[in-house]
Amino acid sequence: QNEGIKTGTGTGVFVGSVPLTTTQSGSSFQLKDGTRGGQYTTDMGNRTTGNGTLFSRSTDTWGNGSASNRESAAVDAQYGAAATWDFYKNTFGRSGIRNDGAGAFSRVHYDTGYVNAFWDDGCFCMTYGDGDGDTHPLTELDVAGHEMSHGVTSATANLNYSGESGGLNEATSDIFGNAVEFYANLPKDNPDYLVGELIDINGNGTPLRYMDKPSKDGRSADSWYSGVGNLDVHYSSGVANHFFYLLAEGSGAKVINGVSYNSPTANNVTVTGIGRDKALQIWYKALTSYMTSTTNYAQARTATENAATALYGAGSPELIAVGTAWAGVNVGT
Ligand code: ASN
Ligand code: ZN
Repeated sequence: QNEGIKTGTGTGVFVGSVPLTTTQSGSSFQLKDGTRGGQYTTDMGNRTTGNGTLFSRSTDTWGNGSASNRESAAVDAQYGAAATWDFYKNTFGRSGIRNDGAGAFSRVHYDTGYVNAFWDDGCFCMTYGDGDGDTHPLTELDVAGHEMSHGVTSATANLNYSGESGGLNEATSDIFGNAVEFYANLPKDNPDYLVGELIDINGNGTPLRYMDKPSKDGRSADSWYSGVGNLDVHYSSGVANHFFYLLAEGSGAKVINGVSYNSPTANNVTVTGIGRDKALQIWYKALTSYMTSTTNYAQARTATENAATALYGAGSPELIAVGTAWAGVNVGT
């Protein structure tokens, strides 16, 4: 009765107040989720080595929303791992990052003033820094989903992290990271096609990336050109992020959950969106059935067309929309 799986409450920096699946062990509660492959969160204590200390406490109420409370970022991380698990399970029937039922653990408070977060296949774990001055943790939900999706890509197409395949790898993480944000639909983290809009990584309130018009960040590509693969993978990703936005939502101006978008196209193409749900199914099937480590943009077009044909049929409106959306980012025209 006293042992085992419990439902606690946490207040994260970004997630607000959320339920958390926890574990009771004797008189202590642990930030460990026995229902999702045993996912847990540790405090790195600002170190960069080891796997930290499992968060535990005497009551099942975690964090207070302030970054200065060490549990608050842990609540975000633990919730982010749970939401990512649920997104993959309920959207694609995927059971964990490797589809083997195993949960990944998360490490927070890594290093001092560390302005990044990363996935590591070696430890099968997520790591989050506390950001500038240790006061801006990198634990927003779309970042959590982005990083853990690197693990999914590793376990499937294994897209090489350079050149055009690297841009496709990064875009896959942005696409699924934002999809986790839509899936969770938290009142304190309005679902959108912006990446990292709450972490204020630029210090001026702007997001890290924009999927409707990637060039709004000043560096990302909106469309394919010969040599786009020479950009850093976080900027060559713009082509596929823009493709995905166009496929899901269509070209032109649109307001979604109160956020205004205006997606331009190459080649004077007009794209009518097929909706987020179908666009996600197409990208996931392309990633898991048709892409390989060396897939480039032209081959990604073929992979998504093959996926749309398999899912919705030859000559389907979904297949036609895939071709139109790629034309809108100057791939394969
Ligand atoms: N946050 C970076 C990313 O996921 C870290 C990395 O692994 N490249 O793109
Ligand atoms: Zn990434």
